Amino acid sequence: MGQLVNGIWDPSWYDTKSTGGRFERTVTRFRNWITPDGAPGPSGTGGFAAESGRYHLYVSYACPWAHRTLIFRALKGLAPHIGVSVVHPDMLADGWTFAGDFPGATGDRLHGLPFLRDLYTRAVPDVSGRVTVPVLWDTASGAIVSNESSEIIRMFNSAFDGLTGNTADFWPEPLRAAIEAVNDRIYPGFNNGVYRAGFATTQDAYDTAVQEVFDTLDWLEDLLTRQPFLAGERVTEADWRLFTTLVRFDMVYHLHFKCNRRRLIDYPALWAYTRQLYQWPGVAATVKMDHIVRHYHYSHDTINPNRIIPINPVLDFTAPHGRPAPRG
Ligand SMILES: N[C@@H](CCC(=O)N[C@@H](CS)C(=O)NCC(=O)O)C(=O)O
Repeated sequence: MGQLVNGIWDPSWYDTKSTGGRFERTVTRFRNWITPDGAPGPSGTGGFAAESGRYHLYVSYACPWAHRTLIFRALKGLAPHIGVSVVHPDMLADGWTFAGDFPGATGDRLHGLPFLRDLYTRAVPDVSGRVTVPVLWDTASGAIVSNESSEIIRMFNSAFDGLTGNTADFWPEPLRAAIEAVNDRIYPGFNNGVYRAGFATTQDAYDTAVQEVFDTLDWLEDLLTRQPFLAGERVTEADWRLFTTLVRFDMVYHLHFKCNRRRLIDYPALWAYTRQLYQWPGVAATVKMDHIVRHYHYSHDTINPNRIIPINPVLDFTAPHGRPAPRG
């Protein structure tokens, strides 16, 4: 993987030398918001009104951040309104590509571009920074609305409700403080924690990160033994953000990122909760384990230089979960 520097592709791997072996995720660049009437959102500029067929989502099925946006697209009935292009799972010297030789990789459905980086430079020719998924693209202005998944899911949660009539709310006002509190713990300790463990290039950086991963899992196991969902009785954004890391845990993070003190299936509440979310209407179809397994093991050649794809356990996400039915 590499990055763009003033519009030119630099194919270097993450630099962890300047950060004592620690992996530090860079800040996302495009932060505009789709709103019902095109008024500006909490950041960026306005002009992105919710309209059917206007926006397009670029994802990798492997990526946990992009996965959140696919889940919200499904839960909020947005599939007829927002198209999707899926990159190839192999992310090598050219970064994410639109090669079509993997089942489910669609190519760039809008422009037929070869590489995701070409989409970034199409929007901003001299752009600098990492070329990441997800990308929410505006076909009307040829701009990137956002490449920040945590914000794309909040747009999807409500901006199109007038169009879809789907008012399911995963960011309900009374629970916002509780949701933010769990997000603030789960993002560094778990969602990004597994990456900090996996991409660490010193023992110290790894030790710190992996300890946080399992401290977070212990805390979550206890919480989900006492209550159905992270913010209480209702499923919220916080649960979907957690789910995309949980569903990858035993298949990739356990081995590939060396998060191997325990497996997900060793935590009874968390494992049942993961199955419950997997079985939620519309969600299973967003989980593409072939892309997930292939991407991590094949793309990260600093971790797995021979690109051997491991045999992996067989997990039954469809087994009965036995957890209480959701409210609200
Ligand atoms: N803050 C972004 C992070 C997205 C992200 O890091 N995506 C990864 C894939 S899982 C990526 O595209 N990485 C390519 C790179 O860093 O060069 C979000 O949540 O949307």
